Amino acid sequence: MAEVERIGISLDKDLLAQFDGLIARQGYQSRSEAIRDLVRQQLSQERLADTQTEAVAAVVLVYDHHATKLTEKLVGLQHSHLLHAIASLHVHLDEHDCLEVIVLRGRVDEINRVGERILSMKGVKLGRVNLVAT
Ligand code: NI
Repeated sequence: MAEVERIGISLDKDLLAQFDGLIARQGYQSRSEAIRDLVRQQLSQERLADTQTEAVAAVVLVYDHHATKLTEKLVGLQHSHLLHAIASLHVHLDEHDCLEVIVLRGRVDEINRVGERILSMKGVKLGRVNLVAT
């Protein structure tokens, strides 16, 4: 485990009460854990602003599997981007709709390009690219 340094933070009471309420609702056991996650989140966001950064992303999409050739196109796209598409999960939601999570790895700009191609396919109803800097 990395060396830990203790720090003190000054916050006005009202802001601290709001923060405590927020982290209690989110299920945090301690302020330290919540603050560590906030710092990591901000550092990750800053790294993702650089499109050359290596990252992973979960592309989540809901689509109608009756849409013409969409399933084949999605599989074909993943096979042609093997370096990027490292895993996928498929859930049959009902008789029409499927939910798919496709995990991509690569540079932020490459991930966004592949992600946008997936989400813009005809038959995709909902979706988003969730990037995480690694
Ligand atoms: Ni399905």
